[in-house]
Amino acid sequence: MKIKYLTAGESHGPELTAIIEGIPSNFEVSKNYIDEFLSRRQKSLGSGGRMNIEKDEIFITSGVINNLSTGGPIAIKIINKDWKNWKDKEIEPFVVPRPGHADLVGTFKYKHDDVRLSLERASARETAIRCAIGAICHQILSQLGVEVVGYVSSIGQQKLENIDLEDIGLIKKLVDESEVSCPDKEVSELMINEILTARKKKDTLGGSITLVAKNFPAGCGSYVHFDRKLDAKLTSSMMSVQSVKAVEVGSGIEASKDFGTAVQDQIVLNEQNIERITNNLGGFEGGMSTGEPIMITSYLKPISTTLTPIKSVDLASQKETETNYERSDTCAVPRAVPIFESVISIDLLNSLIENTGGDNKELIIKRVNEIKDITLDSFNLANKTWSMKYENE
Ligand code: EPS
Repeated sequence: MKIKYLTAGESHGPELTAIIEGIPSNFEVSKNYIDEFLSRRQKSLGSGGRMNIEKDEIFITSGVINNLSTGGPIAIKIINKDWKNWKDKEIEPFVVPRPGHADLVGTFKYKHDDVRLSLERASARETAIRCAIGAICHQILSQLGVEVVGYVSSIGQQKLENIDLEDIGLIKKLVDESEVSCPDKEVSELMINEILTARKKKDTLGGSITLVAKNFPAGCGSYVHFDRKLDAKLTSSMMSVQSVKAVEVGSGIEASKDFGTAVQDQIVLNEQNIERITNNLGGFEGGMSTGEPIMITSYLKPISTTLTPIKSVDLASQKETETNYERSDTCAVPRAVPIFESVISIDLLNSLIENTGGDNKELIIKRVNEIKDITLDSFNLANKTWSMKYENE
């Protein structure tokens, strides 16, 4: 890994902190760009009371000087405004784990004397700092011509079927305008109603977020070993976002039901360029990027903290009981889009740097331009018979 990072911080502690290593020099990194990601992550529909308290903002204390990355480690932090409400508080014991959250297994694993000690770190509050890290990578990718955008593709039973990927700027605008981050106005209305119904029923809802990355060069990742497959790396990162229970590359689920001739992305010539007539495989073959848009959909389960009590066990009295009321979001999907854009951007930038080498913007841009497209003259075929000999035979 070229880009490494560590995060620290509890949901109701003083701050979230991160150090990011391996960001090349001379790229523009701006507070406004990161703050815009953080504010999108706080979109209100589906959120609980916490988002009225926080107004997330990034503080950069190392590695970016005069808006340019230096090549040194970048240190960032986000202050938790809710900390002032917690620091002198007499905290009620938390002894009934919420099914679906890290509560039960976390308390078992770390032998915590209160369930809250697990939930504080397991909380999706952590996504705020990951979102900031990825926003830095997203801004750098944009300087390399790579566009990354995400949108809500389903909430509950409401699904967005097809979308035109031609104009990424337009998708971004429509997503920003939609209360549920869905680029289709009619489907957005259905999704909003779905969330309002869940809230009325004192229940929670999940959904899915689709990411598109355009102009990402072909040939990143590799088929030669499992841990060099870029699609495997990306899907694993998506899976690490709180609540995600499934990840799909391209039309992977539908493809599993169809014939091969219908699924493979057939190869055609467009003058010197070698292109595909479809993108069912979501921009990957053999764990390598094909140069077609990368498409990954992550599926989030409903939030674990339900206002309606569900069955659990009181670990103090050791009796069966029901979960207690806790402040929570109804549906985190609309505001999770920038988190996924961020998380994929970290991996895409990392892969691009691994593939091109280079520690500074100038060198990386030069190499990206050299490898960008698969054209007829990218190849060096001998076109004659050969035999497969190993010396020891
Ligand atoms: C979360 C519970 C809620 C969410 C939180 C994730 O927080 P609280 O317990 O303070 O009400 O709002 O998400 C955030 C704070 C955030 O910034 O996204 C949980 O238990 O995972």
